[in-house]
Amino acid sequence: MHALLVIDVQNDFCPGGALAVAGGDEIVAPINALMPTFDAVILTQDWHPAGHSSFASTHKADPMTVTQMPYGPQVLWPDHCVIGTPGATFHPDLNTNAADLIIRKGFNPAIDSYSAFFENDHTTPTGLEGYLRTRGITDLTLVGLATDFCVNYSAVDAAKLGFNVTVKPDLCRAIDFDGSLDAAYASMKDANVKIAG
Ligand code: VGL
Ligand code: ZN
Repeated sequence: MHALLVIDVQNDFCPGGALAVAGGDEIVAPINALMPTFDAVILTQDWHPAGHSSFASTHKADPMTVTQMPYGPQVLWPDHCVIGTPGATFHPDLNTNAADLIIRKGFNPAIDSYSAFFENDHTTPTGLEGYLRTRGITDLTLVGLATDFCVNYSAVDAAKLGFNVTVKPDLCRAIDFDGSLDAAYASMKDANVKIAG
Protein backbone atom coordinates (compact mmCIF):
# COMPACT_ATOMS: atom_id res chain seq x y z
CA MET A 1 0.00 0.00 0.00
CA HIS A 2 1.38 3.33 -1.10
CA ALA A 3 0.18 6.66 0.33
CA LEU A 4 0.62 10.20 -0.93
CA LEU A 5 1.49 12.50 1.99
CA VAL A 6 0.73 16.13 1.11
CA ILE A 7 2.54 18.46 3.52
CA ASP A 8 1.09 21.84 4.58
CA VAL A 9 -0.37 23.18 1.30
CA GLN A 10 -1.96 26.07 3.22
CA ASN A 11 -2.61 29.71 2.39
CA ASP A 12 0.07 31.06 4.74
CA PHE A 13 2.75 29.09 2.85
CA CYS A 14 1.56 30.33 -0.56
CA PRO A 15 2.24 33.73 -2.18
CA GLY A 16 0.40 36.42 -0.18
CA GLY A 17 0.57 34.34 3.02
CA ALA A 18 2.32 35.10 6.30
CA LEU A 19 5.22 32.71 5.63
CA ALA A 20 5.01 32.64 1.85
CA VAL A 21 7.11 30.08 0.00
CA ALA A 22 7.98 31.21 -3.53
CA GLY A 23 5.93 29.23 -6.06
CA GLY A 24 3.99 27.43 -3.34
CA ASP A 25 0.77 27.72 -5.32
CA GLU A 26 2.32 26.20 -8.47
CA ILE A 27 2.28 22.70 -7.02
CA VAL A 28 -1.44 22.55 -6.20
CA ALA A 29 -2.83 21.43 -9.59
CA PRO A 30 -0.17 18.76 -10.22
CA ILE A 31 -0.63 17.41 -6.66
CA ASN A 32 -4.38 17.11 -7.30
CA ALA A 33 -3.63 15.22 -10.52
CA LEU A 34 -1.37 12.77 -8.67
CA MET A 35 -3.88 11.91 -5.92
CA PRO A 36 -5.93 9.26 -7.79
CA THR A 37 -2.79 7.22 -8.53
CA PHE A 38 -2.27 6.33 -4.82
CA ASP A 39 -3.94 3.83 -2.47
CA ALA A 40 -4.38 6.55 0.17
CA VAL A 41 -4.10 10.34 0.35
CA ILE A 42 -3.14 12.05 3.62
CA LEU A 43 -2.90 15.81 4.14
CA THR A 44 -1.04 17.57 6.94
CA GLN A 45 -2.01 20.96 8.31
CA ASP A 46 0.28 23.22 10.35
CA TRP A 47 -2.03 24.30 13.18
CA HIS A 48 -0.71 26.72 15.80
CA PRO A 49 -2.53 28.42 18.68
CA ALA A 50 -2.04 32.22 18.87
CA GLY A 51 1.12 33.00 20.84
CA HIS A 52 2.80 29.76 19.77
CA SER A 53 6.39 29.31 20.99
CA SER A 54 7.68 29.10 17.38
CA PHE A 55 6.50 32.66 16.68
CA ALA A 56 9.08 35.47 16.87
CA SER A 57 6.37 37.80 18.23
CA THR A 58 5.95 35.54 21.28
CA HIS A 59 9.62 36.13 22.18
CA LYS A 60 9.68 39.79 21.06
CA ALA A 61 12.40 38.70 18.63
CA ASP A 62 12.92 39.28 14.92
CA PRO A 63 11.45 36.68 12.58
CA MET A 64 13.97 34.28 11.04
CA THR A 65 16.28 34.36 14.04
CA VAL A 66 17.10 31.22 16.03
CA THR A 67 16.45 30.63 19.73
CA GLN A 68 17.30 27.78 22.09
CA MET A 69 14.33 25.74 23.25
CA PRO A 70 14.49 22.88 25.79
CA TYR A 71 14.50 20.50 22.79
CA GLY A 72 17.23 22.35 20.83
CA PRO A 73 17.53 25.25 18.38
CA GLN A 74 14.30 26.63 16.96
CA VAL A 75 13.86 29.09 14.09
CA LEU A 76 11.44 31.87 15.10
CA TRP A 77 8.87 32.38 12.38
CA PRO A 78 6.39 35.11 11.57
CA ASP A 79 2.97 34.28 13.05
CA HIS A 80 1.50 31.71 10.63
CA CYS A 81 -1.18 29.03 10.38
CA VAL A 82 -2.98 30.32 13.46
CA ILE A 83 -5.95 28.09 14.30
CA GLY A 84 -9.17 29.53 12.89
CA THR A 85 -7.56 32.06 10.54
CA PRO A 86 -7.78 32.00 6.70
CA GLY A 87 -4.00 31.52 6.54
CA ALA A 88 -4.34 28.15 8.25
CA THR A 89 -6.84 26.78 5.74
CA PHE A 90 -5.73 24.74 2.75
CA HIS A 91 -5.09 26.44 -0.59
CA PRO A 92 -8.60 26.81 -2.02
CA ASP A 93 -7.77 24.71 -5.11
CA LEU A 94 -6.30 21.76 -3.19
CA ASN A 95 -8.57 18.74 -3.58
CA THR A 96 -9.19 18.14 0.11
CA ASN A 97 -12.13 15.86 -0.75
CA ALA A 98 -9.60 13.25 -1.87
CA ALA A 99 -8.04 13.02 1.61
CA ASP A 100 -8.56 9.88 3.71
CA LEU A 101 -6.98 11.63 6.69
CA ILE A 102 -6.03 15.17 7.64
CA ILE A 103 -3.44 15.29 10.39
CA ARG A 104 -2.81 18.52 12.28
CA LYS A 105 0.49 19.32 13.97
CA GLY A 106 2.05 22.16 15.95
CA PHE A 107 -0.98 22.60 18.24
CA ASN A 108 1.09 22.15 21.42
CA PRO A 109 1.90 25.77 22.45
CA ALA A 110 5.34 24.83 23.84
CA ILE A 111 6.70 22.63 21.02
CA ASP A 112 6.88 23.15 17.27
CA SER A 113 6.22 20.20 14.97
CA TYR A 114 7.81 20.23 11.55
CA SER A 115 7.43 16.48 11.12
CA ALA A 116 4.12 14.77 10.47
CA PHE A 117 5.33 11.96 12.78
CA PHE A 118 6.95 13.61 15.83
CA GLU A 119 6.98 17.03 17.44
CA ASN A 120 10.32 18.88 17.43
CA ASP A 121 11.34 17.14 20.67
CA HIS A 122 11.65 14.08 18.34
CA THR A 123 9.75 11.95 20.86
CA THR A 124 6.10 13.08 21.09
CA PRO A 125 4.22 11.19 18.35
CA THR A 126 1.41 12.67 16.26
CA GLY A 127 -0.25 9.28 15.79
CA LEU A 128 0.40 9.13 12.04
CA GLU A 129 2.71 6.12 12.32
CA GLY A 130 0.00 4.02 13.94
CA TYR A 131 -2.54 5.09 11.32
CA LEU A 132 -0.24 4.12 8.45
CA ARG A 133 0.76 0.77 9.99
CA THR A 134 -2.78 -0.27 10.84
CA ARG A 135 -3.80 0.49 7.25
CA GLY A 136 -0.95 -1.63 5.90
CA ILE A 137 0.80 1.32 4.24
CA THR A 138 4.48 0.58 3.60
CA ASP A 139 5.40 3.16 0.98
CA LEU A 140 5.10 6.95 1.14
CA THR A 141 5.52 9.66 -1.47
CA LEU A 142 5.85 13.18 -0.04
CA VAL A 143 5.01 16.46 -1.75
CA GLY A 144 4.20 19.94 -0.43
CA LEU A 145 5.64 22.80 1.62
CA ALA A 146 8.24 23.48 2.59
CA THR A 147 10.92 21.16 1.14
CA ASP A 148 13.56 22.13 3.70
CA PHE A 149 11.39 22.08 6.83
CA CYS A 150 8.19 20.08 7.11
CA VAL A 151 8.75 17.88 4.03
CA ASN A 152 12.34 17.16 5.06
CA TYR A 153 11.58 16.37 8.72
CA SER A 154 8.59 14.21 7.76
CA ALA A 155 10.56 12.28 5.12
CA VAL A 156 13.53 11.64 7.43
CA ASP A 157 11.29 10.48 10.31
CA ALA A 158 9.29 8.23 7.96
CA ALA A 159 12.47 6.62 6.63
CA LYS A 160 13.83 6.12 10.18
CA LEU A 161 10.54 4.42 11.09
CA GLY A 162 11.12 1.96 8.24
CA PHE A 163 8.78 3.26 5.55
CA ASN A 164 9.97 3.27 1.95
CA VAL A 165 10.06 7.02 1.27
CA THR A 166 10.20 9.08 -1.91
CA VAL A 167 10.16 12.90 -2.11
CA LYS A 168 9.14 14.52 -5.39
CA PRO A 169 11.08 17.83 -5.41
CA ASP A 170 9.19 19.11 -8.47
CA LEU A 171 6.03 19.10 -6.32
CA CYS A 172 7.69 20.81 -3.33
CA ARG A 173 8.88 24.37 -2.82
CA ALA A 174 11.51 25.57 -0.31
CA ILE A 175 12.00 28.41 2.17
CA ASP A 176 15.81 28.09 1.64
CA PHE A 177 16.91 30.02 4.74
CA ASP A 178 20.60 30.06 5.68
CA GLY A 179 21.57 26.91 3.76
CA SER A 180 18.50 24.98 4.89
CA LEU A 181 17.73 23.48 1.47
CA ASP A 182 21.19 21.98 0.93
CA ALA A 183 21.16 20.68 4.51
CA ALA A 184 17.72 19.14 3.94
CA TYR A 185 18.82 17.25 0.83
CA ALA A 186 21.89 15.99 2.71
CA SER A 187 19.83 14.70 5.65
CA MET A 188 17.22 13.11 3.37
CA LYS A 189 19.95 11.31 1.39
CA ASP A 190 21.56 10.16 4.67
CA ALA A 191 18.24 8.71 5.77
CA ASN A 192 17.81 6.82 2.46
CA VAL A 193 14.95 8.98 1.23
CA LYS A 194 14.63 8.68 -2.55
CA ILE A 195 14.56 12.00 -4.40
CA ALA A 196 12.58 11.39 -7.58
CA GLY A 197 11.50 13.81 -10.31
C1 VGL B 1 6.76 24.98 8.16
C2 VGL B 1 8.05 26.58 9.18
C3 VGL B 1 7.13 26.68 10.21
C4 VGL B 1 6.59 24.06 7.00
C5 VGL B 1 5.84 25.07 9.19
O1 VGL B 1 5.44 23.66 6.71
O2 VGL B 1 7.61 23.72 6.36
N1 VGL B 1 7.86 25.73 8.17
N2 VGL B 1 6.05 25.93 10.21
ZN1 ZN C 1 4.56 26.25 11.66
